[in-house]
Amino acid sequence: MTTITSSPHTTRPRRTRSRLTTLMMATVLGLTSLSAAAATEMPPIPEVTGDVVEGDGNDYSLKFNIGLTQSSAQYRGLEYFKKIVEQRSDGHIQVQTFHSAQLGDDLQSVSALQAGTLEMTAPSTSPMVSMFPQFAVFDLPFLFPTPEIADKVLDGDIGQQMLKDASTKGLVAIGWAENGYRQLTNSKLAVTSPSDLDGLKVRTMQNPIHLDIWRTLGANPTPMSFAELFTALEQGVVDGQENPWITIESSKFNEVQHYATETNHVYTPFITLVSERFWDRLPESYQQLLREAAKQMGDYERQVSRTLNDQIKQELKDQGMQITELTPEQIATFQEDLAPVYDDWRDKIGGDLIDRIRAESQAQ
Ligand code: KDG
Repeated sequence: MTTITSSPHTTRPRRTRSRLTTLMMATVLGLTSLSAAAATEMPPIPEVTGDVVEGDGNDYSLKFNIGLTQSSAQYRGLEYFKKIVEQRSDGHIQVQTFHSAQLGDDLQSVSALQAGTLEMTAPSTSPMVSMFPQFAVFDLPFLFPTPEIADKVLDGDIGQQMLKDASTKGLVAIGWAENGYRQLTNSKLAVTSPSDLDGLKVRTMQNPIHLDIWRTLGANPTPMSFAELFTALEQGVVDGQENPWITIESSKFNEVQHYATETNHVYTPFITLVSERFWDRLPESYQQLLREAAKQMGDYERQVSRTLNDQIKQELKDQGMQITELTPEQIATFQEDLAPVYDDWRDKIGGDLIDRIRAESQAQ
């Protein structure tokens, strides 16, 4: 019997080395694909355009808090906003950015702006419908068939008038950004028609139309703050939820939800808000700077959200999520079943506003 030398360089170690190498390579490969999947390639943050703005010689610091995570398109937008404001104020305005509801969820952040304890936030319009009923138009199902129509409405007379109307109650509304088209996910079954939703416990935003939508489809909806959603899904308090693909991935909902259905049932915007108490302390030149920065942030954030939408859907599939893409006939079934929601809310929201937005679709 040949004695096996203990030399690391003899065969056994090599064989061991090769198995070890294979193992390590597999691990590295696994990790890279994981890290590649985890760290979605975000479009680069643009250079700052525009001159340095003269202020009043005072320094200002502002805290900007959002509910979504650090790997969301929204937070990417905030990083661009910070870059613009700090550069164009020549450092006289310092921006601290917070994510994952570190300083409170949407409604808590809005209250903090009104109290003057927080300077900026950008909630979804949906939780704010009790404060600004006209925002409910964004919660009507299938009203914005394409992102281009959403842009025409947000950047057009309708959206700009809404910003003016929402600049009250201690708030100053200075811009729009994009949460996006919402998709249904759940842990129970592949949903292809409303009949599959029977009794499914679906979390919705704190919004009466979203509750109406899922009740009308036969599900059992529960309103809940976004900050509590992951734990509620993980513990099975609710079976499902609905959010854009980028939020599903950036909030890791796919780790606790196996099924998804591409419903695109509602388009949700973010509205950029400033505390009136802070706003009134700023010189006009800096107020104008924040408006310009909010516009550039919103445009860039929409670009990020749209650039990544399909890529992230594919990544979620690669990570094992079972995604159902509905046929036009199946989507039509959802649209038909949700027609009563328009009857319920037309008068409350204002038929004229709904018709003007529909006209934008026809004009397209
Ligand atoms: O802060 C995150 C929110 O804006 C939240 O509304 C996101 O779409 C959302 C949801 O489902 O709550």
